[in-house]
Amino acid sequence: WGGLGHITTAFIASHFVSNTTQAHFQELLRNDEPDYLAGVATWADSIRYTSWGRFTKNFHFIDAHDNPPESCNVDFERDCKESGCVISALANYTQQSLDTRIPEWQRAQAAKFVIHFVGDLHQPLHNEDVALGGNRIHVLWDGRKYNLHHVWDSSIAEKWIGGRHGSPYLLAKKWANQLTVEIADGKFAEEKDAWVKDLEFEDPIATAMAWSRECNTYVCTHVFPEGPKAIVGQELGGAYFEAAGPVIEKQVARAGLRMAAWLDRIAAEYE
Ligand code: DCM
Ligand code: DCM
Ligand code: DCM
Ligand code: ZN
Ligand code: ZN
Repeated sequence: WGGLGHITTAFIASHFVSNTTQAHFQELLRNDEPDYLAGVATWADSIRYTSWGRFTKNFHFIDAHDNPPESCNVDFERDCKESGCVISALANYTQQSLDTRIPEWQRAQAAKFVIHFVGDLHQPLHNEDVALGGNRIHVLWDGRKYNLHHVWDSSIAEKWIGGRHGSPYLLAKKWANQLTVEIADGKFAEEKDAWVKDLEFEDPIATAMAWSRECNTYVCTHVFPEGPKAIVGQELGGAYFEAAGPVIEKQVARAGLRMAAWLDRIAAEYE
């Protein structure tokens, strides 16, 4: 996701974590304010092009070698690179966030990666190989040229919330408040338990793969409904956006609630 998506998932999570989880991460991240999660949600993107952070660049996605729109699937052995992927990264940094033998600053850094990667795992094109996750496909968005990956990272969400008038941070806070209500007792209330029902903290790879497979199904239904070639050069700000908006909304909501549940399990290990 772009900044809006990441910050929104983290604000949603901060609404659903337990009090002990909030206390744990506020101390670890040294921030007593309500934005203790939101404030670190995009950090992993800020370091991926630095020389020290380069080793993390493949940690933001998994390149599913499937065949949309006929067949969508993700396979850990087939698709997770030797150098890592979002699935192995989430597992590794979850482990680090629990390891009291490593220094606290390193556990804080691990927590920042966990917060970011739970978010990215819920973006459909972060669970797809075609054209580098859509980066090499050029499309139109309200008459301007963008690549398809950027459209799914940012443009759909920005338009869905009514434009980007204002700081991404304040827009995210407002959107998160709205989605929190929808999850707690709105349109997502009935399904929210199902979103975290299969969460197995003891098996992060299996849990992350279940989230990845669920997300990857949208590549066939909403990202490339007519296949990758058919979308090249198309205007996506109209009917395509109308179909994609609800997918983005649900995926951001799922990521936020699952992030809260995952952080609750990490903090519980410290009790
Ligand atoms: N990306 C992806 N899958 C790939 C390659 C990149 O999902 N196979 C994502 C990571 C970034 C965005 O696309 O969010 C742009 O990547 P880069 O800056 O590495 O081109
Ligand atoms: N825009 C806006 N509020 C923002 C960012 C951009 O109103 N926070 C407007 C300015 C331009 C259009 O959106 O009219 C596209 O902006 P840009 O060309 O800077 O991407
Ligand atoms: N911009 C802004 N507020 C936002 C997003 C963007 O003022 N919430 C401005 C900053 C840049 C321009 O819009 O001048 C392009 O932004 P971006 O880099 O996000 O395309
Ligand atoms: Zn992306
Ligand atoms: Zn990322």
